[in-house]
Amino acid sequence: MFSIKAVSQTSGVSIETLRAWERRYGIVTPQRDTNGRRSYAPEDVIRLRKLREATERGHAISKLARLSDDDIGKLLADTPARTGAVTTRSFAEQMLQAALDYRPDDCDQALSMAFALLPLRTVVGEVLSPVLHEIGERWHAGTARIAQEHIITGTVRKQVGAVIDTYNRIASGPTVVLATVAGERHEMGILMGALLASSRGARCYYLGPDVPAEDIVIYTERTGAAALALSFVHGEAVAGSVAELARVAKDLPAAIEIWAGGAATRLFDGQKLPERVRLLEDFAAFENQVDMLVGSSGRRQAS
Ligand code: B12
Repeated sequence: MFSIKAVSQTSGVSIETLRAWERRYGIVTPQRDTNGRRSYAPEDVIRLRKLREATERGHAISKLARLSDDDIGKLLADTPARTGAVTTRSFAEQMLQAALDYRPDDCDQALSMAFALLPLRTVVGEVLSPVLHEIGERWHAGTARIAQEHIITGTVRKQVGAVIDTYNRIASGPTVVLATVAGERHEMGILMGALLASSRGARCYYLGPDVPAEDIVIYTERTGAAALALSFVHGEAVAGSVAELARVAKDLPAAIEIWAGGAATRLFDGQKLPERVRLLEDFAAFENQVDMLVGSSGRRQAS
């Protein structure tokens, strides 16, 4: 049985809408637990999910409420889905609007729904990246307050951290440490990297932003990592960042791979990079690298 919060998160129907639909149309009839709280069956979640999809495709809830689950299924099969872009954009828009209106719970719920309903790669590329860019740009331009920016980054840190933890619990692959070097405070890109790598079987330890070279080396070695992924976004600090990267490359044991990604790596041309550093152009190249690492570790374990 599910609580109203869990039903809302997995069906994508907000708690307010769910209550209104129950009151007005009796679309599902939850049981009550011993404390009088609503308690829903798995079939209710499936029905609510279908109802949400059908309303998103333009059908009125007053009419849908009278239909059986099978009939709603047929209706969905007959009505073309709106494009993925519309749906994914709406999650990003909901998060942004909730932050701008100081509604942190709604921001949290929009992201939970995105995680529940969309593939992880889509959440990163089409929900998180645009919303983080947008709120960050507004903050830089002075049209959003720090508190509004923090609603989004706080929500992202919390939920992405929880998903990484969940994957880590079942991970059997090699360890990857993820961080940014001293002077680089932009951390959302590498956090997205940690999420993607953990979903591909690597155990991911997200160390955080702005970490001195010595600490990165100690942490990566002590955790027994097979690879270290670093992110570079702050283009104006490239010379300092490359010097930090060189320090890490000099002291980290040779068996540990070093990967570097992020927008500022495009400015690395002409900088003297340590040979062992592998530059990764985008998340697709990064995922490829993670797959190779996880694959080679699997082969070693099998032989
Ligand atoms: C939010 C933000 C901040 C926040 C960061 C908060 C945090 N906790 O991370 C704070 C307030 C700290 C900040 C500070 C500064 N910022 Co700022 N910031 C941004 C902003 C608006 C969004 C960054 C973000 O989170 N994006 C979302 C993530 C998901 O995307 P991303 O970081 O771009 O990463 C993408 C790629 O780079 C890549 N990627 C990133 N990491 C990795 C790693 C790997 C392995 C791979 C494969 C790929 C990859 O994939 C990601 C998805 O596409 C950008 C503008 C923008 N539109 O990007 C400016 C921006 C990056 N900042 C900028 C500047 C100038 C600064 C400051 C110097 C401002 C100041 N005067 O103080 C300081 C510098 C701080 C420092 N020392 O690092 C400039 C950089 C300009 C340049 N030429 O480099 C930008 C571009 C703004 C601008 N338009 O001028 N900033």
